[in-house]
Amino acid sequence: RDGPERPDYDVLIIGAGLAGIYTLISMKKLGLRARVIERGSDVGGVWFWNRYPGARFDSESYTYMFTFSKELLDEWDWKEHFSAQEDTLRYINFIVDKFHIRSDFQLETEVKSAHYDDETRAWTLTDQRGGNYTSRFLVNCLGPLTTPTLPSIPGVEDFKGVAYHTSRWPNHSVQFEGKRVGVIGTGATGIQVIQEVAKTAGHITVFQRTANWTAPLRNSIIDQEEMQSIREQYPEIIKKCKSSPMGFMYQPDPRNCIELAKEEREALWENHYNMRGLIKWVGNFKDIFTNQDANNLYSEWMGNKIRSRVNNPVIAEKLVPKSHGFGTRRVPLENGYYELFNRSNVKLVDLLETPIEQVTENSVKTTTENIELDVLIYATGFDALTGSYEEIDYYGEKGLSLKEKWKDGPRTYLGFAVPNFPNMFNVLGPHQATGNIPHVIEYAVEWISRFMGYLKEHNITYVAPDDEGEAEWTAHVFECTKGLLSVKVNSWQTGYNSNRAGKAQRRIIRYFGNNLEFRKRAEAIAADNYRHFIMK
Ligand code: NA7
Repeated sequence: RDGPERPDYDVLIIGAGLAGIYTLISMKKLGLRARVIERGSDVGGVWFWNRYPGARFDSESYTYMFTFSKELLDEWDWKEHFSAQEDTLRYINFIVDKFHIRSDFQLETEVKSAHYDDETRAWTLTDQRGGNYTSRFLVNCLGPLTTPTLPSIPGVEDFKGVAYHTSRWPNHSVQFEGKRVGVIGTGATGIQVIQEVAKTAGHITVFQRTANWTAPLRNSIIDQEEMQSIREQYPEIIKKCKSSPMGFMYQPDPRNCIELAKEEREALWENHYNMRGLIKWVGNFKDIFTNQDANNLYSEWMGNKIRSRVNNPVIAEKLVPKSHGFGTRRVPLENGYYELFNRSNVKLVDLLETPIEQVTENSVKTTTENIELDVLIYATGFDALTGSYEEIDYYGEKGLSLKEKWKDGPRTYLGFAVPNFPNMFNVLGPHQATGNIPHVIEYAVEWISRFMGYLKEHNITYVAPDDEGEAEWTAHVFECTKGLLSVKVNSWQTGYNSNRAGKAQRRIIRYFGNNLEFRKRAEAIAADNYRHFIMK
């Protein structure tokens, strides 16, 4: 069909994060003319935008990376067990240079709309300057946590001091010496930024609404010798990640903690507490995720750890989460977070007791006090998973709008594709497996690339899933939520966002099944001649 209307590209990719980069490498390997469009001024995605002080991995660096290239594994040295944002961004740039793809990115270009043309079977993307780009295929690599949300508090725009959302941090360094700093939000980001800013700030006020469970990170430097030893273990580490449900190198403990003697379960917890990383979460007993009594046991044990680290029992009690059990939200990791509240220049404001009424030009006013600030940091999270799709006007066959189609929640086939949105694939979009993100991306991109190879080989210029496939997959996504404690808790993972109209309610936007189940299903569909995909 490639006649006079031949589009500019075979594949356009939106987003220059890890997903976009690996998609580009894979499409070029297939011999396709591909280009990435990115609104940022450089590559890196989440690691480009989230340059706030203290930003780093919560997963071991040598597990949270690409594994598709042996050369990449051989040539890149990690500096810390949990890589800091600057190093991760350097790693991403290293990949871009190594695969000689820098010229394939079109930066500072924000896609505003994407229209599918029934006649030409091609997509037309329009950017913020009105520029158009056409392509046969479109791969959305928008990222699950892309669209920041400021708190819906009166006066947010009025503050005259220095104010940033953590994911819109400037390129220049921000000074905190002697400053009165306020941080709103105590998720993974808030906890990281608070610890780093506390190193130099004159005074910090932490505005906490929901206390979060957080546990020791235990980061340390990796020297040459240790890196060598880690590299020798790469085959084993990668195998572990690829065979664990969430893609990390830890398997959940198959025992139910509720059936064990107190000493036995607490021995494992104490051991985990002293270890690095997310093992406290992903390597825990399996019943803490499904059995409230089991979860209560662990939450009580973890709560006592917090109490043992905070001198003032009233403050300690505010820091122990009461609204949800451990591990039912994404668990942030910390390094001396609780001890900060023993310092005289760190103040905790419990917004459940004294909510913020207003932000003024130089302060945050709660129901009981007016707290003057020089710097205000919004660590208030994102409109997760679907937010980034809503920023672009997607129109599929016969002008069907994606916003309209997803107004009651996303519906997809495998999370990869959507009926009536032909020649469009999503990497890490709603209803797609998640967990250890680089591994999840590798699988998704490799599945899509294999399919693209098949489409190319068969000269197919139209591909879209059918409604039956969508119905089956959506039913499976909902089925996977059964029995999980986490689906009853408000968090970005359950699509809850108090700052977005209509989103202050839980929605099933992510896939709660695991990676092994996801891959099994995706493989079976591919093996069955891409069941439920219409191809012309
Ligand atoms: P999160 O985890 O969504 O955390 C956002 C935080 O901001 C959380 O503590 C919220 O309290 C708080 N928040 C949001 N809006 C408000 C308002 N209006 N008032 C007061 N407090 C508010 O985002 P993060 O950036 O920390 O982490 C996102 C993910 O990035 C993380 O899970 C990792 O996967 C990496 P709430 O809990 O809603 O009461």
